[in-house]
Amino acid sequence: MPLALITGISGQDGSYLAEFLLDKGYEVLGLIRHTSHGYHERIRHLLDRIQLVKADLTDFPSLLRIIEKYKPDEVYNLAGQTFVPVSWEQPILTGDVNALGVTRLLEAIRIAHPKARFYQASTSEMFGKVREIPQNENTPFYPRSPYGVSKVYAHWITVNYRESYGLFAVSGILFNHESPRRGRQFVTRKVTYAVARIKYGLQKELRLGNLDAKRDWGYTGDYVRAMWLMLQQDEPEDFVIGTGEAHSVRELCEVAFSYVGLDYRDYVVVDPKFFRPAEVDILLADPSKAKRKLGWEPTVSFEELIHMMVDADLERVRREIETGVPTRV
Ligand code: G4F
Repeated sequence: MPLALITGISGQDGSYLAEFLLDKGYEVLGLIRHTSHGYHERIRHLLDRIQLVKADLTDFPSLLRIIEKYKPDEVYNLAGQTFVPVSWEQPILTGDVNALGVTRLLEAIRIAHPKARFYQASTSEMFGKVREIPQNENTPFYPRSPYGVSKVYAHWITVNYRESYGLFAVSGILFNHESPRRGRQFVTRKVTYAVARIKYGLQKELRLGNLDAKRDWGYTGDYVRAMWLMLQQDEPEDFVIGTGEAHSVRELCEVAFSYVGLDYRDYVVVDPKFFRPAEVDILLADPSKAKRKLGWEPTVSFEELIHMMVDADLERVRREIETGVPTRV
């Protein structure tokens, strides 16, 4: 059985990837932080099939010990501070975890188990103030937040360890990917959860920031398959993963509200509190290399994705009302 180590296993991507790898017959080891809140809602259903180990991307010896002890065949680095607005409030923490954390992990692999294949969760946020539309693997980066800057460092250190030491290290440049397990602070879940609460009469309005921002939104279940495919290639290479379709936050609202028979204009209020110091106006992927070389294509459309998320939130809110217990994810 191949062994995969996933950092950030309790997050959205980690939980989908763990399911995917278990189905493929992998043994899955999940790295969690000692200070973790202890809620593992997204992986609760997997806890008897995976092993959790404690380490921290800011603590090199803990990473080294785990790589030395388990010698995983594949390492997926999905951990990090992933919410863009927080990166202006905590730029140093964001850099320590998202940027230097990757160097610590790569060093642990280089020293203790250089045969491991390494996946780095890179992001379309690196394109920031985009230099061209759509963005592909050769589009120059222009990050617009401390988060984006930290991810550019992480991308290049991954490339550097591949070129300096011959590690099988790849960077997956993933565009926004969503699911019913997406955190509620991200705009898709913020909208779909609010739609469900409004439908049940628990909320009267939804306060949002920039409705004109456009993103290339895909389904996380499709994106974790791309991560795995990248590590199965003969040669380590970087790939852009996205749908090739962009929609605005306004369109997201239209699709989500109209699905339950409501008009978003009656509920959405623009609140400058949610504007960012520097915005990324449009992200749109050109995923043709992934299609050609990995045979990867998305299977869920934008509308299907938003409907899936609204359905899941309607069910969650119904349960919350029935039991009186708020859900955590
Ligand atoms: O959902 P978001 O917070 O995602 P964002 O900033 O694009 O980042 C996500 O995708 C990246 C990949 O491109 C990842 F690297 C990153 O970790 C994360 O997963 O915001 C999307 C857009 C932004 O333009 C934002 O300004 O929605 C706009 N927006 C408008 N009102 C809002 C809101 N975003 C949030 N979170 N909350 C609002 O009220």
